[in-house]
Amino acid sequence: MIQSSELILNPDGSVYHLNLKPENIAHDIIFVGDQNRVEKITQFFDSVEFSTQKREFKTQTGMFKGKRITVMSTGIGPDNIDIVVSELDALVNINLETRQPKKELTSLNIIRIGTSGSLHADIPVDSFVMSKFGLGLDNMLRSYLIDEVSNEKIEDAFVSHTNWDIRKGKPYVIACSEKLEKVIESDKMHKGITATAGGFYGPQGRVLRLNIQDEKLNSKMDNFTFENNRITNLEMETAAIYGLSALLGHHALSLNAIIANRASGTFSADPYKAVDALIAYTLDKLAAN
Ligand code: R1P
Repeated sequence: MIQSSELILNPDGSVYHLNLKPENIAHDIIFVGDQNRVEKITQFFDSVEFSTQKREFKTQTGMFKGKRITVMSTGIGPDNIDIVVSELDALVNINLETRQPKKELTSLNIIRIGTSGSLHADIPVDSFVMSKFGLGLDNMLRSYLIDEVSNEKIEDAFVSHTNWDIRKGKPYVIACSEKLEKVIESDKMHKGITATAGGFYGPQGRVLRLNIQDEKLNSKMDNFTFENNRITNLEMETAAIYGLSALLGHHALSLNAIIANRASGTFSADPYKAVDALIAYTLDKLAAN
């Protein structure tokens, strides 16, 4: 039995941070970072049956062209992803009354619709990136036993290429769900490795007033390749989503609208439009399957 200090439930039986009960979620789930992006997606739904919000975690479930879909905001960063994916998994794979893991496990389909900065001039602002791999620079996943899901060869090649200071922890690399990749892919999508940082400024090489540990890291990432995969973009959730999903038996795919180009120093003239276009693209692909 999982103790109530370990799996915390609210007085109404919902999971602690997400405020959700098992019946509130669909098996197809869209993650967004920004809570205001949830309704940008559900505005296209035929109906919305459930809404809730606690802190930055806003959830709505409804029907889109005959498919039941849950949309939820994760907030920013891998630490939030630990909460979101763990509690979602508890909703489907732990009996919340007996507090025992279920014998028959359920696999969720999780798609992130995010925003991100590109590292390459040829992946311009307003384009879309699908993450074939997540490269975690953030350490969150290293609290778990990850050897069965991580790609040590890519990790070691990256550590050696960047002369990574191992005092920052060892980067981890996790693949996307091939099943979801087939559902969503098209020639509109750039594909590659998405680097996930544990912060927005120093951890992504931005210098305001503090010196950073490796000021050449972004340019080293820019020219890293492994078996024709290059690092396309940098954001704060993908590798953590891929890692926990792979460990828990869920399918995950991360899509990002590129709103900043770190190579050319440009920012999208209309980032909301870029995100709206990615939302429309993803919903159409999901409904067709
Ligand atoms: C930083 O501004 C946030 O924006 C990006 C980063 O991953 C981070 O969460 O994604 P979202 O727009 O999906 O939140």
